[in-house]
Amino acid sequence: MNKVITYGTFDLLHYGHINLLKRAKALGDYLIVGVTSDSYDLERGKLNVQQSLLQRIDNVRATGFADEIIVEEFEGQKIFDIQKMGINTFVIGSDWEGKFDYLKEYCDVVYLERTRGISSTALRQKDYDIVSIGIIGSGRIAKRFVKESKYVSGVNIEGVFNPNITSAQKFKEQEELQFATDDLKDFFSMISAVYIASPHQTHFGYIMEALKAGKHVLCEKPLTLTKQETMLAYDYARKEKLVLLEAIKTAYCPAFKHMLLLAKSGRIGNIKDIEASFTKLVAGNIRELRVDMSGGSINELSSYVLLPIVKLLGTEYKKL
Ligand code: C2G
Repeated sequence: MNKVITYGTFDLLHYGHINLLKRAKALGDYLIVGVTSDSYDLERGKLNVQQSLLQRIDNVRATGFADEIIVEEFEGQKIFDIQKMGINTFVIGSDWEGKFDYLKEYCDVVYLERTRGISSTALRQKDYDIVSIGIIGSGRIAKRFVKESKYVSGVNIEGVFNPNITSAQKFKEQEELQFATDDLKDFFSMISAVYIASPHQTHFGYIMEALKAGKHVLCEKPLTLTKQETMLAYDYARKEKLVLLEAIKTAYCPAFKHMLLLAKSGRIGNIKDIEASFTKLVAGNIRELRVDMSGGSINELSSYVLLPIVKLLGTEYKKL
């Protein structure tokens, strides 16, 4: 028996999906379809899937092409499935061309021409706007943010603000954005959310300007330099029903969240003591080593090591 496997989210099932499943089935005798779990989609940046896993499985079953449906739950599962189920052919649409060549070690890999003119993304856009994001600051971290955001559906990085227009222009060219500006009012008029990656001492000012312009804010850590400023900013955002989020990426890493759940479940007993460290090889005249630049390594990195302590032991400390 020639066993074929394919994977997908199959959100808002459309004829592009049906076409794919039909041709996949025709490549063998038995078709297995792996439907992505909600948490796996979140992890791989598909943040705006509309239908639940159960609905999406029903969609696939209703096509009549699947002999068996399984759930895809984690990165790396494909190799495991192929070996366990003795798969002969792995099939996927041509939008993934080349991406699954690593599976050739285990079975045949076939990329089928993607059906043009239809996608779940386009169907979703009828009801949900793409969030247009502008970046304040155009340094080292901002660059990484643009790169990473390409994996996230439902958002688009539109442009960049920097009071130094030459730097903004250069960033715009390099990252292929729509616009660069040194005028904050113009900047806010072109976007609906802001990512702030400017020097620490400018965070609070930009946060308040953005909130006052009615924009949601994601700001690099430390959010501000004093507790008072932080409280002011959060109060204002709450009042205006705007999102204000500090960009401590560890807090949103699935592995970190999982570790917290395990620790809180009592699996290793009562937590009495937490040791956390952050190691980094640095050289030169950089922020981490410059106390004169808003606190040096404490403001730059301590949020990472404080995070597990605060999450597990809370903030009611007796002595600091
Ligand atoms: N597809 C297609 N034509 C379209 C849209 C999608 O042929 N117009 C194909 C995709 O190439 C994929 C399948 O339909 O093979 C499912 O697409 P999605 O639901 O978008 O799932 P995807 O994110 O591509 O899942 O492990 C998951 C897989 O790696 C890919």
